[in-house]
Amino acid sequence: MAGNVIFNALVASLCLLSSVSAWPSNKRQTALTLDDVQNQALANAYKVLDGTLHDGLTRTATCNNNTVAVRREFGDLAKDERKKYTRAVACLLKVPSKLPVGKYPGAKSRYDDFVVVHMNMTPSVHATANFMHWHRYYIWAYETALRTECNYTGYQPYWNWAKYTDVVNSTIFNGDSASMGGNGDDIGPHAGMSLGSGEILPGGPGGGCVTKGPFANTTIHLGPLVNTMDPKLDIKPNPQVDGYGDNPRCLRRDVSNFFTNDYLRPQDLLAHITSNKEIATFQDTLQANTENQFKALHIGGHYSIWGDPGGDVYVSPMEPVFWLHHAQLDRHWWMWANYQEKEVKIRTSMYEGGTNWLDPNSARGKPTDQQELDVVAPRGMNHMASNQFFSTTAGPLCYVYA
Ligand SMILES: *[C@@H]1O[C@H](CO)[C@@H](O)[C@H](O)[C@H]1NC(C)=O
Ligand SMILES: *[C@@H]1O[C@H](CO)[C@@H](O)[C@H](O)[C@H]1NC(C)=O
Ligand SMILES: *[C@@H]1O[C@H](CO)[C@@H](O)[C@H](O)[C@H]1NC(C)=O
Ligand SMILES: *[C@@H]1O[C@H](CO)[C@@H](O)[C@H](O)[C@H]1NC(C)=O
Ligand SMILES: [Cu+2]
Repeated sequence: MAGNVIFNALVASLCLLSSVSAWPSNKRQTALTLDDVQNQALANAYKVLDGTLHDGLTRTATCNNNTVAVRREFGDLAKDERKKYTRAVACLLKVPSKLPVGKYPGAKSRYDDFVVVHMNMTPSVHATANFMHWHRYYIWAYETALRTECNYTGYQPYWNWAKYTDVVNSTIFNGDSASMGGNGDDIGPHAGMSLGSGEILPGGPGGGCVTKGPFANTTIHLGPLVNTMDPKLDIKPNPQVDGYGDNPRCLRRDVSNFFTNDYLRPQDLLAHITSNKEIATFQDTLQANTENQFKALHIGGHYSIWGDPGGDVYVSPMEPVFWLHHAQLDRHWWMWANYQEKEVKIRTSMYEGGTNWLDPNSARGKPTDQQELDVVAPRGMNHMASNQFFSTTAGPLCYVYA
C-alpha cells in the first residue's frame, strides 16, 4: 500500500466532510500574536477553574487551581527534566507488553502496546469527528503510563512547531543527552515523497538510523504498514500483512527544516486558529489541505520528522517525538477553544464529522460515542465518551498548557 494512496483517500474524505469556512472580520487595533493566543487561553482556563468563567460543562472538584498539571514545551524544560522524560520513555520501551504474543509477535514492550492500539484504530480516529478527542485521550494515557509504570513525576511535554526555524539543530533533535535523540544519519541524496496533492517533499539531511542521544540505536519491531521512505533503503516489509509481526530494524529519521521554514511559522499557526470558527473546518484543515498538503499543520509536524516509522500513518507513535507533536496538536486545539472568552462555552463542546476515514458517508460522530484504548487505557478508564475530552480540566483530565 503506497503512502500517497492513503493520503489521497484522506484528502478525498476530508473534502466531503468539510463545511464552509468562515473568515472573521479583523477589527483589532493591535495585531493579535500567537503568544497572545497562548496567554489568553491560559488565563481563560484558570478562570474556568476558579468559576469566574463557565464553559458549560459539569466539573469535578478534584481539578482545581492547586492540582492542575502544567504541560510545558520540551525546550522550556531544564536539562535534567528532559532527561527524566526520555529515561521514562526508555523504561516504557523495556516494560513487557500485555498483549498476546501469538497475535502480536512484534509487540515486545508496553510502548509497543500503544503502537498496536494506534495501528488497530487508525481508520476510526483520523479524518473523523473524534480525531482530536481520541488523540487527547491517547496522549493522556501515555503520560499516565510513564507516571504509573515508569515512575515519571513530570507531565507530557509538547513541541511548539513555531518555536524552531532550525528544528534540525533544535533542543529536540540536536542529539545531545538532553534531546529527544538526533536526526537519522545522513545517507546522502534520496527520494522525496508525494503527500497526495501533487507536491513532492524533498529528501532531507538525514534518512538513516538514529545513532546519537537518547533513543540512539533503538530497535523497532512493528510495521511498517505504509513505508514512505526511498525504496532503495530496502526497509524490510513486515512478516504479517497486519503489520503486527516482529520486524527488527533501526529507528530512522529524516528531520528537515522544510516545514518549519515556510509552513509551521507563528503566522501560519495563528492564521489557522483565527480563520476557522467551526470545529469541522478547524480539524479538517489541520489534517489535510486539498490545495496544498504542505499547509496542513498536522502533516507538517509529522513530515518534519519523517523516517521509519515517523512517516507511517499507522505506526508513527513508535517514533518517540510523535507524542510531543500530538501534544502540540492538542495544545493548538486547546488554544483555539479557549483564547476568546466569549467563545469558550461554544467551542468547548463542538463536535462534527464522521466515524470512518475512508467513508465520508459513515455515521455522524456523537459526543456520547465511546472511545476505546484497550490495553493502554489508564486503570478503570477504558470506554470513555468523547465529551469527557471536551475540556482538559473538567476531570478526569486535569491539565493546562504553559
Ligand atoms: C490560579 O493559578 C494561576 C497560575 O498560578 C494564577 O495566575 C491565578 O491567579 C490563580 N487563581 C486563583 C483564583 O487562585
Ligand atoms: C518505581 O519505583 C518503585 C518504588 O521505588 C520501584 O519499586 C519500581 O521498581 C520502580 N519502577 C520502575 C519501572 O523503575
Ligand atoms: C545545523 O548545524 C550544523 C552543524 O553546526 C550545520 O552544519 C547546519 O547547517 C545547521 N543547519 C541545518 C539545517 O542542518
Ligand atoms: C550506535 O551505533 C553506532 C553505529 O553502529 C555506534 O557508532 C554508536 O556507538 C552506537 N551508539 C550507542 C549509544 O550505542
Ligand atoms: Cu494518530
